Amino acid sequence: MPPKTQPHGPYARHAMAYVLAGGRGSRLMELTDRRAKPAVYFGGKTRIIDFALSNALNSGIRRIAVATQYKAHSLISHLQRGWSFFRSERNESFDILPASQRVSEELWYLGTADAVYQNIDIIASYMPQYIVILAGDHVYKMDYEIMLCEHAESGADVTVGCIEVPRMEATAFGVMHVDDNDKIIEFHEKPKDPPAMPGHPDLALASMGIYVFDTKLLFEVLQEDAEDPNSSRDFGKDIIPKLVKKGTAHAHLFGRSALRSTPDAPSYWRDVGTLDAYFQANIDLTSITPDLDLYDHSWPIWTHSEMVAPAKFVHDMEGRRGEAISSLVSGDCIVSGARLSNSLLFTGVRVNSFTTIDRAVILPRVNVGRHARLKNVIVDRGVTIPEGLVVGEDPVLDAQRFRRTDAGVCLITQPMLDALK
Ligand code: ADQ
Ligand code: ADP
Repeated sequence: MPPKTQPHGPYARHAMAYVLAGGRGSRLMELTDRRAKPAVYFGGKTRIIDFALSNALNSGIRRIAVATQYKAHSLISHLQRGWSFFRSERNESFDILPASQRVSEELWYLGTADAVYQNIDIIASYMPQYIVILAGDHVYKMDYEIMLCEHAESGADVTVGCIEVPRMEATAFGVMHVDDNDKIIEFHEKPKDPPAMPGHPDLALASMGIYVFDTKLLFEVLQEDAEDPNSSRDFGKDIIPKLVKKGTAHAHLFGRSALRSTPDAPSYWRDVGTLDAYFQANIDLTSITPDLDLYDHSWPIWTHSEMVAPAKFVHDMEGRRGEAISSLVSGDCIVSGARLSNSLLFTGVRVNSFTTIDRAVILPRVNVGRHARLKNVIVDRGVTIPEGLVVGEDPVLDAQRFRRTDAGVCLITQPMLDALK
């Protein structure tokens, strides 16, 4: 493909990030009953969408739009509270775009491509040179400037971010083959039997659901797709396969780019789509040197944070220590006469005397009663754990009362506890 005439870098200045944040994330079960997956809490303070948004900001992108759909209230209030510092007078913008029957009276967004198509007029009002389409439901650190640069240099119609994953996990992804120049020559959306990478029978090259387009070309492609009665209006199912067939799709191999300008640019990516993956990615943060460094000042993860008092660890009345080992504890938490290990406490969690907690992800505003023993649990926001509750010791009992995964992680929500009364 011949290189086109493009502006020189930094390309992020000419780009808009368009974040798709409307999906439920049904494999997170009751954790997404009340909120979309991008609004799910992750990492002690942040929500999943903060990672894609912080990446955009850290990459130098100053125009951002977020398309929402499923159970968007929690997500929208988070975005309004935490991400409202963009200023139009500095050529910055932050737009929240709920599915709102903008084009048709009856329809919500169909697929992901429709979630962009329905807002073409808003994008056109800014007319950025490039659009970086992002999924708002992955936890990762990525410098989009590198991908934009590769896109501009290759002259491709679309550049697809991709990553090597174990072949058996690739059934959940778009899977591709590339040639020696990283041109995508085959693309299969969520194949039952994912094709392996040449020479690597256990690996597949998976789409991260991240795409860079020239804006004008994207509009043309979306218009064409909207006129196709057989299209489901989805990037993975329709748009990308069409462009691959045309021979104009390029793969950006995340973390392995020849164009990597900064060799130490961050490269962590997890699809925390299942309870087990979500739990493990959180618990990984409690290790001494986790792959995801939340303390890296060169790549900060921005979020809305409540103004609260510091976390506090106290002896109880009888002198029992309140302590936490290998744990992340957010503000307004009080651990009193209880022992906590390998766990994350989000804002405003109270842990009372005689309680032990190991390997737990405890979302904001949870109260853990006395004498509780919790192991391998995720506790939903606002739950009151009754005195003496024991979870993580009897698999059969756990599965009867809570959402227990095959790997033995229990999700505890208030309706589950109420049903026990
Ligand atoms: P999935 O993740 O299964 O596959 P999808 O469910 O369409 O694709 O979600 C992609 C993103 O769009 C998510 O962030 C979701 O929240 C959001 N979304 C979904 N429907 C939406 C809608 N109607 N409006 C707004 N936002 C919506 C995709 C690709 C695969 C790729 C994986 C990587 O199709 O090829 O491998 O992402 O995870
Ligand atoms: P937040 O608004 O802090 O993100 P959650 O993520 O826990 O809180 O809540 C998700 C959404 O569900 C919120 O928009 C809130 O209005 C709603 N909600 C919270 N608690 C309840 C409840 N007990 N029953 C029904 N809806 C609730």
